[in-house]
Amino acid sequence: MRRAGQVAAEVLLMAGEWVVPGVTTDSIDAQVHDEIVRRGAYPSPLNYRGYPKSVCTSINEVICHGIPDSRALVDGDIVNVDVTVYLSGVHGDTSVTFEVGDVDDHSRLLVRETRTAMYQGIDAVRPGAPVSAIGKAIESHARRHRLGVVREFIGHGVGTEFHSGLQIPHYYDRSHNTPLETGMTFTIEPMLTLGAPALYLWDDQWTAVTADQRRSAQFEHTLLCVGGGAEILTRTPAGEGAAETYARS
Ligand code: EYF
Ligand code: CO
Repeated sequence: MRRAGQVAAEVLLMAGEWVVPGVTTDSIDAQVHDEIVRRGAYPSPLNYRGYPKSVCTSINEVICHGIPDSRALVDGDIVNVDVTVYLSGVHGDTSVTFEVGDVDDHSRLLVRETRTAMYQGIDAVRPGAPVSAIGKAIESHARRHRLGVVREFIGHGVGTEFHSGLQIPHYYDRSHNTPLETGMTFTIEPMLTLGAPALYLWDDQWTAVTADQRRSAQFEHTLLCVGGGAEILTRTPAGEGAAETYARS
């Protein structure tokens, strides 16, 4: 799991360099695919439940599962790149929302506070704490910044399966009272919105977008629950949050 997480993080870090105005999400998909395969891994999303590409690229009002296509990124966009790799029988899953060139103040706040909300959730991980402690921390941070929390898509157990049975809501739900245990591996991947978190799916049945067309951002890490809290398995080799803070014009 550490090696799979490392590969996913390395490829995501590279993707941050390809996110510039004029680049199509199809070309990001092709490069992500090549870099994953070059490392002896397989892009987990490809053909997963029929998904047609190797990566998800979700732009502006797209909440998640955006399918790469011929649309070129433009100055002012925000784009989430969600990379999952399958290596030696296990998956590593991570995503970052990148800013493309010069982004408006509201979007910058959305991106910054979504990243912080993810870390608040990670900080809530400790053996014995209920799963609901994660969503409680994330939702309370989002509320403080008047951001919406998407409820339809949640964090998940990850390991030999891309999505195992464990569910990690990003909102508070006291019925999710399963205690976290050392050795558990799962993602935390909050999707926060500038407006209401209500969504619908495009006709492609994959792309989830905000109903009010306002922007959404997402960050994701794969975690291992350990004695002291959470070990981040998808941390980049360059150190704390290198991919997450990466933005260029
Ligand atoms: C409506 C899929 C998409 N599911 C989850 C399949 O965990 C993920 N990212 O962090 C994740 C990535 C992908 C994914 C890529 C494709 N799918 C299944 C069901 C519904 C759906 O979209
Ligand atoms: Co995930």
